[in-house]
Amino acid sequence: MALTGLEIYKQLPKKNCGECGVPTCLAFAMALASGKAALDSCPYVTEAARENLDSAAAPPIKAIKFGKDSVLGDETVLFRHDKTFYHPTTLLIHVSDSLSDDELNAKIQEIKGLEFERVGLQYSIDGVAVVQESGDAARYAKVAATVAEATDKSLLLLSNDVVALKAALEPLASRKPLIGSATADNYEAVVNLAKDNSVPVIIKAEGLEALEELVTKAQALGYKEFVLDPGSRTTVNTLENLTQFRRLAIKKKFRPFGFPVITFTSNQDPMEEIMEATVYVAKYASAVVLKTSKKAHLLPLMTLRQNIYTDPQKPIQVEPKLHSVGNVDENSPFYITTNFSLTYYSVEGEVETSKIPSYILPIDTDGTSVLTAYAAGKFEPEKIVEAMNASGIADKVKHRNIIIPGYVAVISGKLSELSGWKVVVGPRESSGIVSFSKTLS
Ligand code: B12
Repeated sequence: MALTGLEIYKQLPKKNCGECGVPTCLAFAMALASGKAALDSCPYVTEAARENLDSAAAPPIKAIKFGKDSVLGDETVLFRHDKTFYHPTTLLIHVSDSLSDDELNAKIQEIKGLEFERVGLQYSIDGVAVVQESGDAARYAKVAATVAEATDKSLLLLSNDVVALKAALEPLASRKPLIGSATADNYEAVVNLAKDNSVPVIIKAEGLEALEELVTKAQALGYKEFVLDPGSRTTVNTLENLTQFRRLAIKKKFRPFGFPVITFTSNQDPMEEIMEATVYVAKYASAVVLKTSKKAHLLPLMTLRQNIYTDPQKPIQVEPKLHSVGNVDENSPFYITTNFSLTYYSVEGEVETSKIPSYILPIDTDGTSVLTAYAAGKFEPEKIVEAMNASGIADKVKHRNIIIPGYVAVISGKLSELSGWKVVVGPRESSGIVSFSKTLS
């Protein structure tokens, strides 16, 4: 439970020295309670108080780093629109050590091919969960080593056998894999293995009460690099657990659940599996382990993830500079639009389909759509002329025609007057561009 300002104040030195940058210890305590100050600013705090207060001032969900740039947790809100979500759900593909060598290589190749480009952004799968299902410790270590060698993706090593886990982990410790799972039966050995190798570890127990108890015991071993697994494997139970974790961690600052949470899909049908995973990505899994590694299944999931983990206050934008589509020349049509990614790529896609090499100039409208920008005074003729001049379009084409979106036909007179160019009003929807382009010549 979070400490109040007064509870924090009781543990401060009460010198009112002001060296922390705040005039009194009470004001400093209030700032600490609301997360606006760091305890390190107080030079006189005792070690005992530091131990208590550090945890009070710690973020509600600890950031756990592993593998290649994977960061789990460190979220501060329940709802994205309250501020933003920071660390996109890490997606890992399940790879069993019971696969044959050929099947393993095929799976690895498929995983390596999971790279997508969409609306100017690069998507890829973050990691591989190497799961021991063979019962053979040597085979497990070999498969883990093969996966590690074939890809630089983040690794999760999962085995119920501590000896197998150790054999697979030790040669790969420099890759900082996440390991698991520590359960009530083996937690001392597994947590100590993680601690000795400085890697994070999954703490798994059936249900929230058992998990709270196990986290507390595991922390008593002097380690805190934990990822939680409440053991649920149905969508509804997992969603319920994920919601409880997030609420307790953020609203109540309940420390035993102040860690990221990992989930595992259980549906066998890949389409059902992706639907299950979308629930976990939406609320509130830090990592999801999936079985399918097919591009067609994963792209919608990654698109959803990308949408959820953008800052709602900052629309995705393209660079407001002159873009060319195809092998442009001095006769190429010249389109203008806005720099909101959704708008720009809707237009760019249709221009590309028209097969007529063209120039497109997205105007800097702070990433807003055509009508939003127009209504906010960000798509004004003066601004468009300024952007045209800065882009050097007049030297690139010999015609003097600007094609504008149909929705802002109203600006054509003034734009024509200010620019000296002929303004051609295009269709309202980008879907009309292909047939419209055939009328240009
Ligand atoms: Co608003 N908003 N909004 N808005 N918003 C709407 C645009 C609308 C129409 C709602 C309404 O009243 N019916 C009005 C505009 C009215 C008008 O002028 N006719 C409106 C208003 C008034 C505002 C505000 C001024 C409200 C206020 O504060 N009083 C503010 C202004 C914000 C600011 O910056 N100060 C406002 C705010 C917002 C938020 C909530 C911030 C979001 C903005 C998100 C964003 O733009 N990044 C917002 C949205 C989402 C919308 C909404 C619902 C959808 C806009 C959208 O994203 N469209 C619309 C309503 C609606 O359209 N359903 C209102 C999708 C994109 C892809 O469409 O840019 O127009 P698009 O592009 C298409 C076409 O224009 C065409 O292709 C695209 C696909 O067809 N196209 C073409 C694009 N470029 C080109 C180029 C050429 C050459 C051609 C041929 C075609």
